[in-house]
Amino acid sequence: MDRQAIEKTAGHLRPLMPTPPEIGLILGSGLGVLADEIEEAVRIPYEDIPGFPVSTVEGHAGRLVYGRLEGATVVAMQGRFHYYEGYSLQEVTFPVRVMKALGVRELIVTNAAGGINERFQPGDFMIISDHINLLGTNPLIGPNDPELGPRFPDMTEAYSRRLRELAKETAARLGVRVHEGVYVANTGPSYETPAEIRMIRTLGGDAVGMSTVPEVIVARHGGIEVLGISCISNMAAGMSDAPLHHDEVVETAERVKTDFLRFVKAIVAEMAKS
Ligand code: 6GU
Repeated sequence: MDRQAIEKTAGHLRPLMPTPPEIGLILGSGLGVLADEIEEAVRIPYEDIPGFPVSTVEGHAGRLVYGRLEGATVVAMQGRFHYYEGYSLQEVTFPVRVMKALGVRELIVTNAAGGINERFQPGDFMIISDHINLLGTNPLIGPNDPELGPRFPDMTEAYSRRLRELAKETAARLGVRVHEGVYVANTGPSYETPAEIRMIRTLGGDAVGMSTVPEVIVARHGGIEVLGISCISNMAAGMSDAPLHHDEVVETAERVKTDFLRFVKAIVAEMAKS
């Protein structure tokens, strides 16, 4: 990844951000409402950011929102870039590089995911404990710039134990139903077959989606501490009689919106204290 491109984009954004953002947020399908809660907001459409790709999928506003949330200075991606849209993983993860250059030290990554664990139900949240990368590629492939991070970054604690504990305590305090589990990334855009879901369950997956893993790999490469939260929007293929449809993903996100907002805002409030 080319440091000059990152610095060019960060240099464009810095004058728009009176104080450097400490916490980054990546908001998944139907979960972008959280960015509407940001105060003293500076909203920057991706198309106005030099070096940024442009978002294409419905339900994604496609802008960066900078401002204050629960006592923290944050920058949120309202809509993300997906590999299935045709972007390279370097493009998908470019905003994480920019966040790091702007000062972000902690990243909250959210997504809508299909439930694989039999104990899950649509509308539940899952704190991501770990991931399995089934994308068949990695955003760090290519020359490594040691200024950005190590050639062979450790992934032992990709998802911060400290932030996971903080999130679990917050969920308990708020009475929000959460699980902890392993997120599996597939490329999409087709959903999995029932046989693939059985395979992923055997492999140790609890939820499956089409995002998050590339951003987390790049965040960890850059030394950013990561918290991942999945919204279980539907059960995965073969687990119910219903065929899978993106509308259900968006509908569930809509239904759990208030809890999602309460939950993530309370986590940010705790992170701002520590
Ligand atoms: Cl079932 N699979 C994948 N790959 N992504 C999803 C999903 C399922 N449900 C929501 N997102």
